[in-house]
Amino acid sequence: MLVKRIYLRYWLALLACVCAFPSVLCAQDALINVYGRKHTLLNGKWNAIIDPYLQGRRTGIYKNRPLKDKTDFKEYAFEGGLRLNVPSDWNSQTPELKYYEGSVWYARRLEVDRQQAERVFLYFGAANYRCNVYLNGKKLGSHEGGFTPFQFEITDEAREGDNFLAVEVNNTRTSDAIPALSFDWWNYGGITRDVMLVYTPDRYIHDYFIQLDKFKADCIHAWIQLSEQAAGQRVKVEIPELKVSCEALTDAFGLAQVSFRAKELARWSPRNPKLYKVIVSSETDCVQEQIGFRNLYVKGTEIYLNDEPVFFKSVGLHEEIAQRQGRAFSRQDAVALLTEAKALGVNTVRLAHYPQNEYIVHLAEEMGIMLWEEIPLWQGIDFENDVTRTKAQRMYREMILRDRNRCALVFWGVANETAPSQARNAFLKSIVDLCRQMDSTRLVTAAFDLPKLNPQTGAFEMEESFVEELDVVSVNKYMGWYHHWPMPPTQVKWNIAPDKPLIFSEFGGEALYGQSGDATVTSSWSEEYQEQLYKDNLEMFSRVPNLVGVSPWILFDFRSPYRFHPTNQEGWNRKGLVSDQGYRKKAWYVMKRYYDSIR
Ligand code: GCB
Repeated sequence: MLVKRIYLRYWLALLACVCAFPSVLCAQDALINVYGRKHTLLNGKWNAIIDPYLQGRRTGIYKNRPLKDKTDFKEYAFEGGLRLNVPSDWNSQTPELKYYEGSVWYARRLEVDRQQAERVFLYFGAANYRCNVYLNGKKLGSHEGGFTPFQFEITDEAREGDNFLAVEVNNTRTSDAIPALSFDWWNYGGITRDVMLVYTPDRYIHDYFIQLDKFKADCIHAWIQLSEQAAGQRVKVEIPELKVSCEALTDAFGLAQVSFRAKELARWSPRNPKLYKVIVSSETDCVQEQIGFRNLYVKGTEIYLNDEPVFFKSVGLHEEIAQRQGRAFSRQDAVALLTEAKALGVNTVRLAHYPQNEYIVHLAEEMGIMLWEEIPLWQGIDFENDVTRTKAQRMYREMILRDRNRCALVFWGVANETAPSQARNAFLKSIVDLCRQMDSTRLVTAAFDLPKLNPQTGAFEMEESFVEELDVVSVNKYMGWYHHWPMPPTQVKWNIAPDKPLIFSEFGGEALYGQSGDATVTSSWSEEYQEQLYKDNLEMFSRVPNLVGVSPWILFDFRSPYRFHPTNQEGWNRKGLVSDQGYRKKAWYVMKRYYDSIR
């Protein structure tokens, strides 16, 4: 069964490449645990050329060729021009790029030390949205998708010493992309996450998955996949603190599986975010990282974490530092974001609406914050398009490959606010299947905005057959903002997927920090109105029978070209509980009291 799953993964990888980029080289799946390997960060200032008319490829600027003779000239140069920070979005670095959507070329010299190791990989944490990568004038390949990692092996292409690396990044929105043409957040372009050279031995540990049994408190399952299909290779998993060490031999596909007991194991939870050093080694390679272990399953309408029902005290979070008006990308940024989340009293964060950087995911795990992660299948997706579906599958695969050893991750979100149709159902079903095949230890959910008041029953209900495919059903409902209260909050009834756990994955309303006004007037954009809206929603939640969690939208005000109001919004979505300058609004205290009241 396990082996079948792994083959499916490789098959899908191949299929994704062939279908999505018929005539170009594709990036490879990123190595697991890159930060735990020998690596050199390539972060810093890179040279850049803005290319709105897409002339760089035609003129071959990625070759950066030397002049031939006295009569030769070039109409470009990387030296002496724009310099951009990597990682970072380009929009926040210079005023002329604030609204830019198009191509930017990044370039730099690259020192490669061939003595470091037998194989060398060029790894990108993420580049939004498409990119083409060239080394010494030769194309290494392409990648599409702004929030997941990818790499190229450059063992053969890289020269000892000096090399020239050029990367074209393009963030043009298109109807077949994910997300598609419009979305309610800033379309930050650029190389937005760490770039590094990663060094490995010839036969390296390509992937592994180490998790606690879904139900048993002390039984760990692990599989390790080597880079080569080599049989009879000895691999080992060790957890020194628990004094366990387990060996196995690989099969003909280079895969080894072990299951072992760890009697002294303390399970990870928000109250006790215990992580263990886990060492994975083969005859030729060795990596280590901190891993936590927990059980997670659904029973009836409850979700059990370590055999106890859990209530998800969550909040939505974009990967943005509001004060800087730019993408978050560093450990310091993660500390700033998650410290404020934790202060609200949460035990969960919904990473909206895309996989966020690894610093955030790792720090959440250290801080005891459970995570919901998703690919931006956010409204407006072209579900009829097979190419889009293949892209979605690849993005999910990249996200799950990166994060499935992270115990903090509890939900894979497969869609946000999608309209039912046969095409949508088939598309999403393929994603649900993929999630379950790659990882059976997490719960699959989707956020719907379809609940409507049924005048006959007087309850909010939802016509959505897709809920049958999910472990947990989630709804985004803006009572008191986009939807008027049809009756006092104390009388509102909910009857959605009554036999499954239900999460309110979004609710809230806008308020401008410091603006005082009438708590009954929506258009006052006042803190008082937002505060009352929160009180009313919390009142309503107390009577939702199958409720297992709530996630206000959103922790911080965030930048969005959707928002045109000249005085209250100015390009910001003001639903934050905390303002763009970091000040807590009145509603923050309402939510804080609510979370503190729940054990
Ligand atoms: C939603 C979306 C979220 C938006 C939010 C809003 O339902 O899921 O991405 O930002 O509404 O503020 O309208």
